[in-house]
Amino acid sequence: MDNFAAYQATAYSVRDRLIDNWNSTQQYHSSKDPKRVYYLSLEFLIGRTLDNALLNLNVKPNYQKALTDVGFRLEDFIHEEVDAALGNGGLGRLAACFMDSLATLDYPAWGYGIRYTYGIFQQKIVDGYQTEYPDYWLTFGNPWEIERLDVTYEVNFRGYVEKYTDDEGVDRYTWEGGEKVVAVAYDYPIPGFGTKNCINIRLWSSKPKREFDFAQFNEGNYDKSVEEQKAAENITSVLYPNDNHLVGKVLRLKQQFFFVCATLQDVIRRFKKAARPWSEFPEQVAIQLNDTHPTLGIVELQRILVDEENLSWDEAWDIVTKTYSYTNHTVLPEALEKWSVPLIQDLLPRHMMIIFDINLFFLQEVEKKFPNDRDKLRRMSIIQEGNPQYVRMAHLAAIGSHKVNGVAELHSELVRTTIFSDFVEFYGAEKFTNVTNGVTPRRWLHQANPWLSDLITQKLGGTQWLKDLSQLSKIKAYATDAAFQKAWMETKHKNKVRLAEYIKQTLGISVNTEALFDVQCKRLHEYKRQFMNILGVIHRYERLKSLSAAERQKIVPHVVIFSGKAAPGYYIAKLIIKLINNVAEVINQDPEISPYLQLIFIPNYSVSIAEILIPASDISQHISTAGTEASGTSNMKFVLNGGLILGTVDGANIEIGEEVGDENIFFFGTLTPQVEDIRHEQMYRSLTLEPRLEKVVHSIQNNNYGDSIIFEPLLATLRTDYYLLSKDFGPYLDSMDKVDVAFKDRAGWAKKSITAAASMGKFSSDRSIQEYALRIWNAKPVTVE
Ligand code: F55
Repeated sequence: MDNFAAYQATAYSVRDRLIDNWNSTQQYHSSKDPKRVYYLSLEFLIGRTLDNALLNLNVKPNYQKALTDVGFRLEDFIHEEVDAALGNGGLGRLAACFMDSLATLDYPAWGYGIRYTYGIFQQKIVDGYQTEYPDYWLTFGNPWEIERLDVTYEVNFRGYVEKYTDDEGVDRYTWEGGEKVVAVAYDYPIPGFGTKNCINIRLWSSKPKREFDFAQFNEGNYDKSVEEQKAAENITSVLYPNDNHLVGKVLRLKQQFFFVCATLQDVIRRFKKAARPWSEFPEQVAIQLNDTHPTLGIVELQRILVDEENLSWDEAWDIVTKTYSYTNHTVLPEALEKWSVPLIQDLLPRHMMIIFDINLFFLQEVEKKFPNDRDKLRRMSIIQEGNPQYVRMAHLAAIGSHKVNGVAELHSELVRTTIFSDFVEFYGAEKFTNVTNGVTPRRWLHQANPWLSDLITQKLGGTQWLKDLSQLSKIKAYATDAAFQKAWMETKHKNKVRLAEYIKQTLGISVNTEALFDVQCKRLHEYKRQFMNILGVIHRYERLKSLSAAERQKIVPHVVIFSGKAAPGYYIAKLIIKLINNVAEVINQDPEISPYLQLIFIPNYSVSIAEILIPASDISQHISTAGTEASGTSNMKFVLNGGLILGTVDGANIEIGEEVGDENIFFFGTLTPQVEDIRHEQMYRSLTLEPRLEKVVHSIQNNNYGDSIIFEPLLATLRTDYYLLSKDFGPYLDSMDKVDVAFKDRAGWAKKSITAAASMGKFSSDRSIQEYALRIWNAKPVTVE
């Protein structure tokens, strides 16, 4: 039996255990019929399941023993599993962490999403450039899903709307005709840690209503006979690979409606099992929208209640708004979803009518409260005027929900004061709240970093801390204990060796595991400023070159690691990847400098690579222009694993700083309130670059890192410098120098690392989920017996 067969055999055995717990959970929930929480997300970035399931079910030692008895080692084949990569980045991974917490905290919750046939593309680096390959992750079947051919719903597109008058003389509408496809459910059991509760992520796959058009086939139209079938299957074939940038493609809108339509039918079927009046729907059902992507669910529920269940508009709207709540993940204008009115009209004619009505009634209320303010009406309207008109999904989501939340304190404040300021005035501030993100300590510490997890468990005398992360603070008492510091830093070193082995295997480069590991891994985006980081690396390289051999000895050696994907159509982001790889080529082949500086780009960043990368870092960079990164969640994972942050005063960095203390985080850069002023200033005078930056740019232009002509468009971004690289470059370099000074003091560093990690209790996704349950969903845990 080869490793893959061993993996499959083990996976199918674990799957059986999952299904047992999952069945008892569903049965128990059916009998108690508590309020359910539904987390609607176009993305679930789960990663691998085997190790996580073994740990959460608490059967890993048993399996290890059983496998040893038959001559196998789990470590040898656990990496055979392919990632479930049905997400872009932070938003999709947050959904996955939330499912782990919902299960662990015993909530009767469901995740709903799409079972993409192709997940996020695979990235290869060819000649320094990103190239994309399809992620067909289902080649060898998938032990972690249960196909539910018994759970299917029809989804309709296009067609026409018919008007009639009901018995009471009220105008009513029906949506008729159209193109019908079928949604088939695939269930993914999600086990809680240390509980029997095992919840479900239900992902929909599209298939044709008729497998095959025989009429066409018999007439010899072979192509036509499969056309309809292909079109139906296309809906769920591929995840759109854009993060924080919208592309208004029809297929994407189809995905969104397909998914919410099937989901609502499923939710309503469950609600109708008990004979309750519709007015009790919001007491039984809470629906959380993960960004605006599932916002059509608001319109679809209104349509079902009014058109199919014959409720009055107002009764229906009251139910809808009490049911939904919406999480905003960005204030960047280019990321806010807008769909053109003609597009929606064509695909979903009845929904477009309902959106216009929602808008009309809403604007009437605004007009009542703020009479004669035309500009306010224009700003607040769901419809952006123009040719064509657009539907602003964030407005629709906010109007159709009872709560809107941002994902970190600063971000929620920006949500209140920028994109939704008029809405705060209209609804009052209570509707707009904050729930700071979190990450699951089960995957991101216990699973990814077993050495550190064991050390903590030893010190705390048990694993209770994994269900109550605030208990980590007890570790602070040992922050200056020499023996504990030694054990702590030994785990870090082991993780650096593990990463070095991975780098050796994949890239053939041997890195110095005694060096400071400096990591920036995240989606490539101008606002995240990987460009500033690589410019800083060039500066460091050229400074090292100018030093004598003796002087170099005094410098802290760095291994700088980048990883991350660029959206395939994002030209500038792809150029940044090319620049990183060109610079790596120069530095790594310079034997004078390699002992002091190495530069690695790890291809195809994924959840599984993050699990190796994060535990190995000494410093990680979270250096977005202030006010642009809503939260960040990898920042939390790094600190939880004993890494320190070099970061800007942005997103959740700020709250991490509050918890760990100023001496345990390296902050630099412009603050949010100054960003706009500086942009304004920069517009009115031609920008002179920070001198050290200027030098680096010249060096690139002198072809020191390959033919500079290809980098012209990238360098040109520094002329307007929207993301303030030049402004922040000096403070960034200075801050990096402070890191080096701190790193030289080994005991001092260990103290920082321990204290920071021990301060991370707040950033468990368990805390986030408890806040949602209490302040937004009004949902209670149910202990499965
Ligand atoms: C994906 C698709 C579209 Cl159309 C738009 C955005 C995305 C996406 O991936 N967004 C995303 O990942 N946002 C991130 O969400 C995280 C979780 O809240 C935040 O931590 C992070 O700051 C934010 O950028």
